[in-house]
Amino acid sequence: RPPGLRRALLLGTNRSVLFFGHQGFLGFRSLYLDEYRDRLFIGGKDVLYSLLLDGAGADTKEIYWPPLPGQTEECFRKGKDPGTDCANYIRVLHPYNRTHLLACGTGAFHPVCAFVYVGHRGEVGHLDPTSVETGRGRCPHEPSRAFASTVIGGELYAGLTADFLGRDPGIFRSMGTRSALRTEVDQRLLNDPKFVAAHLIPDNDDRDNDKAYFFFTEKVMEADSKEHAIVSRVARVCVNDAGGQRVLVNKWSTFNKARLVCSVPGPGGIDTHFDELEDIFLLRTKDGKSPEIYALFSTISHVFQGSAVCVYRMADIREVFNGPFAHRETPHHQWGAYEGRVPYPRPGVCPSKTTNQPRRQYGTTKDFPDEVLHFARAHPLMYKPVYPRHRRPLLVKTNLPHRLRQLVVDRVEAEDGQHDVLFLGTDAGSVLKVVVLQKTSLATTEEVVLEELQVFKVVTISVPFPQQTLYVGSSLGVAQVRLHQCETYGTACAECCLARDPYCAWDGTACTRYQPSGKRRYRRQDVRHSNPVHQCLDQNLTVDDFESVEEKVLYGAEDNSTFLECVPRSPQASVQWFVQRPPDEQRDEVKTDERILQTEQGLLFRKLHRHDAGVYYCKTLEHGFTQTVAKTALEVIASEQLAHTFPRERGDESPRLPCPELRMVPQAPKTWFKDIMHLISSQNLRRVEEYCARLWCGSRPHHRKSKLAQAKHALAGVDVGKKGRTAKPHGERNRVPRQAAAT
Ligand SMILES: *[C@@H]1O[C@H](CO)[C@@H](O)[C@H](O)[C@H]1NC(C)=O
Ligand SMILES: *[C@@H]1O[C@H](CO)[C@@H](O)[C@H](O)[C@H]1NC(C)=O
Ligand SMILES: *[C@@H]1O[C@H](CO)[C@@H](O)[C@H](O)[C@H]1NC(C)=O
Ligand SMILES: CC(=O)N[C@H]1CO[C@H](CO)[C@@H](O)[C@@H]1O
Repeated sequence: RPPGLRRALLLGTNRSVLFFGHQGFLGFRSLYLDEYRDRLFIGGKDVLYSLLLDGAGADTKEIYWPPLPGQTEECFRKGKDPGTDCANYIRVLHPYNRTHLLACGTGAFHPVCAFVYVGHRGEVGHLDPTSVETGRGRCPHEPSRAFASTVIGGELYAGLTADFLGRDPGIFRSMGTRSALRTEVDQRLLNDPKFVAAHLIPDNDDRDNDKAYFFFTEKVMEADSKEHAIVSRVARVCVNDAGGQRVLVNKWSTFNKARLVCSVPGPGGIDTHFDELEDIFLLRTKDGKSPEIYALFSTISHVFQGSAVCVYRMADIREVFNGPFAHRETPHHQWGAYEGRVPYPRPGVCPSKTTNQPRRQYGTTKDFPDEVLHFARAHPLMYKPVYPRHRRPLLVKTNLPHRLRQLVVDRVEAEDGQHDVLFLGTDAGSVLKVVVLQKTSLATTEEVVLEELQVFKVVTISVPFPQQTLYVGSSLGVAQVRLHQCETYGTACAECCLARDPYCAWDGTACTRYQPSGKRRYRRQDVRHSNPVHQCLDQNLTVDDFESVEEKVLYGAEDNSTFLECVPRSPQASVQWFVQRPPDEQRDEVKTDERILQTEQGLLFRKLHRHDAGVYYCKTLEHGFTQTVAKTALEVIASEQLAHTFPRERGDESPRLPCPELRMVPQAPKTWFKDIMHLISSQNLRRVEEYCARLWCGSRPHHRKSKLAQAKHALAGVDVGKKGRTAKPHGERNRVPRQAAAT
């Protein structure tokens, strides 16, 4: 994890609302946010929920939808796991028309679709039993295999594998009144694809030119190699495709695909490619024709682990589809640009006014000459790849402990212009909130990680935000999370400014939500440079009286290791430690050496001496702004004292330390953390309490830096043993002193 990252455990704060379904386990798979009806529809295991968006959980409707009779047994008989596979996971949820949603589920490896009546204002909510029909080619058989779908004009466009064995991949169109269409079964079209997203993106005002775009990865076989490589693709088809008349009957006749490139220059002139597409987010423009396409990739290289976000412009994508087709004589040849004559109408072009010629009208793809369809079938791939904006990623993250899986982008209006805030979901259930700042020269960017929000233990899915919220789903449940919590950035103008969060600004008295239309006079914000000297001139820059934070007491045993925690609020801040040793009045800077180490998370004493006792101050410095972040009174218990006062009990490994803080533990946080422990792990709670007790006492014997330990540690930091006023938000205590754990 990058240094100094702000980390917040969301549960228990009032920043989030959680929903686990009525059975306490949701088996979450799909989500549709209905802004018109102010409702959230959630698809889970054998169940569909409809929730009011106010977050209060009132008026929640549950639709129970198990597999069809006999299917569970059939699924079991065919060798699938009855516990995990043989249920109806609702994976497709789309608005269909003004009164109905389209929902499809895996139906215990026997996909089914149905219409759900939701009324004009979401008044009832029931499954229309007469509408239940097969979901084959519409919904995957499997509870978790990747797929993508969208509804366009009453028809479902879906990219998935459509059979029980998962060997029949295709892009399918079904429902509505036209006959169903699909891709031919041909590895040149789709080779073991993993679909990520499907979207309607119109070309212009002529509806006849509307196209559906699919984003996916697939395998490619290079001419000079026996090995498969994975590449990312964008493919498109015309919405008015009707297939061919003699060739390509009921098959797409306008299918084209191109490679999506996202790479950074590497050593020795070889680019590092991010080839595994993980997620796509469309930042829509008003006209709908030129959304910016944000794509999250990861690498699958053995030498290098990382993720990148690249942004593609529709103009560049269209240019590639209008460019040369890729061609090779045989699979053993290299790909080249097709240089022969391309038949008319050019394959991939939709039948419309623009394709019509004075003597030939093409009302439908069925009118296209056979020659066109033969060419289309033989040349599905475009020669040129699509490069991202500025030919480089917007953001690259390497050596993260978790893989980034989901991406949501919010364009935020701030005092100094627009900023894109990226929310990146990790496979560990946390969400990174990152703002990417354009530097003066347009091609360079700076990324600032604002927060890491720990939401769930498992995979997350995020969707966009009305009312400044983000929805995060995991198989356990769904969380509604506020996009910002400005008050956590502190109580000074400079702190608010240094946070660089475009959602927040200093309003004269506090760090609060920035409203672009608000009174300008009182707003202090500088996302781009975060220079508090300019922004907060008349405010106190220095919260520098050393005593502005509460004191914590920490006991350490002589000759043992101990750790003073201090995490700066901003990743850019530098840290200084001061100590005041009684009876001295003076505070000296702590001298570090091989016995006392300064780490990213705090000060580590590898072997505690008696004379180390004193009051330790952790101060941070950033842009000329200093503040005291932590104050810890370190008491050293002499070894003789330990031996006398706390004789070892039989069978008890560690001596008992005095633990004044433990006695102060209020009751409320305990139940609170039990709830969270239930979420994070189902481990034995008594052990957790013991663990926390030890942490509270400041003795850290032999614990490992497991995820669980982190969570426990986070819990241990909750308002325990405090003196004085609270200056730190919850989020900043949730750190594991890893170095200490390692000793
Ligand atoms: C909850 O949030 C509100 C602002 O929405 C704040 O005023 C209040 O203090 C918060 N409560 C807690 C317990 O954090
Ligand atoms: C919406 O679609 C459903 C299913 O085809 C149909 O029964 C219903 O009448 C439609 N509603 C409207 C308002 O068109
Ligand atoms: C700045 O802080 C000092 C000491 O904390 C205080 O005396 C002074 O009044 C403050 N000034 C302003 C403008 O708040
Ligand atoms: C409390 C504690 O961990 N005490 C240990 C301090 O270090 C000595 C020697 O390394 C150990 O014997 C104690 O158990």
